Amino acid sequence: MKKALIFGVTGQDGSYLSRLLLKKKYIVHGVIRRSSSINTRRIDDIYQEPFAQKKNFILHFGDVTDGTSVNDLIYKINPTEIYNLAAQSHVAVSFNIPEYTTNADALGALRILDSIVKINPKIKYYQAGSSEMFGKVQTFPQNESTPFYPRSPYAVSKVYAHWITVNYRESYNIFASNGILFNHESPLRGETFVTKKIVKALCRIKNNKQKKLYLGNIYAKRDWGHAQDYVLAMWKILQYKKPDDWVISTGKQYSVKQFINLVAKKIRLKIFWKGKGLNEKAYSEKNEPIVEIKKRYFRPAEVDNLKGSSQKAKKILKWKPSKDINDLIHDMTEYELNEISNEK
Ligand code: NAP
Ligand code: G4F
Repeated sequence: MKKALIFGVTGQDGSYLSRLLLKKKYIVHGVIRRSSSINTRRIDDIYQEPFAQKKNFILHFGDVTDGTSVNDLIYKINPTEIYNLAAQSHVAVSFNIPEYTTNADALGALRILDSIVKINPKIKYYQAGSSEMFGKVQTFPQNESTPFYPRSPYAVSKVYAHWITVNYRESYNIFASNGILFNHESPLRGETFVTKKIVKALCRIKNNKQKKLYLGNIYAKRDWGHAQDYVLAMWKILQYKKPDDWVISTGKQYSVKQFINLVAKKIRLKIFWKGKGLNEKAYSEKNEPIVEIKKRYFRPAEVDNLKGSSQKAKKILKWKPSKDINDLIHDMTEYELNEISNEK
């Protein structure tokens, strides 16, 4: 029976990946951080699933900034596969807490890799890399050969984690792979990422629960996929016969503004745009401004334009996304509208 150890189990991807692996009959060990408020919201309902029990979904306290806990967990569990999803994953916040972000996102990967080499070099390792590493993009679309040009402390840390994974693979002959995943979203996405922020706010505005949504740069373009598809890619990456680096993306790109328009259309909220720059606003049918631009949501350095090419994963791993942007918006709006109706 395969044993997986997931660092970052309480996050969006950790939740979907746990469900996937449990369905595949893995024993799943997840690492949670001590927190003064409950941080297991995304995984609590896993125990209600027919495929999950206390004995095959096991949680442990730990932290990737604490080498002793990382080493201890890997030694005690001795898993078949480790998925390192743990990160301070908010790009804007990484400008506020660059040192912590580097400790968790860069050195966290090093701590796990080093424990693998010392404890059991047969353990397979997945590193959660990011399209943010391409940053100020050098080729279009971006694939495994595109040079990195990171634009935030978060992205610089992920570049370190990428290369230390390659270095440990080449130096110690371990099975360590990098996924370079483009943005992926879901109903479980963190509330301060732009898609969730937009979907939640527009659904609440539609139901008279909120008046306005404030955003930053609405002209940034992203390649948005569905987290459920992307965790399948993570698993496939570790099942391939050799360790390698893989771009995972949809190959389609939308601006934040286009995303707003698609969500508004989906929930039948009529909006129209007027103005330019910081004065650009979206208005409701009643001519009330409902989306406004605020300088505080702009980043010191922006990533303007991401679009991936995952031809390699398609050809070799036989992975391709099953859900497009409309399916994603369907899932996210359904979830949010349901949350609102439960409030009533
Ligand atoms: P997320 O929702 O922010 O989840 C991050 C997880 O890491 C949470 O479980 C968090 O715990 C945990 N964590 C944070 N700091 C930690 C620490 N010091 N020690 C142990 N655990 C820690 O992120 P996600 O969207 O699921 O993404 C998963 C991974 O993929 C991240 O590494 C992210 O950077 C990367 N990634 C994400 C995307 C995307 O579009 N979603 C794209 C490319 C790469 P708490 O719940 O306690 O905060
Ligand atoms: O949703 P975002 O915060 O995601 P971002 O920065 O692309 O990062 C996410 O995807 C990466 C993969 O490429 C992951 F590695 C990373 O962990 C994270 O999951 O912002 C998307 C875009 C940005 O250009 C941002 O400037 O939306 C723009 N934006 C405009 N207004 C906003 C806002 N972003 C946020 N979070 N909040 C705003 O109000």
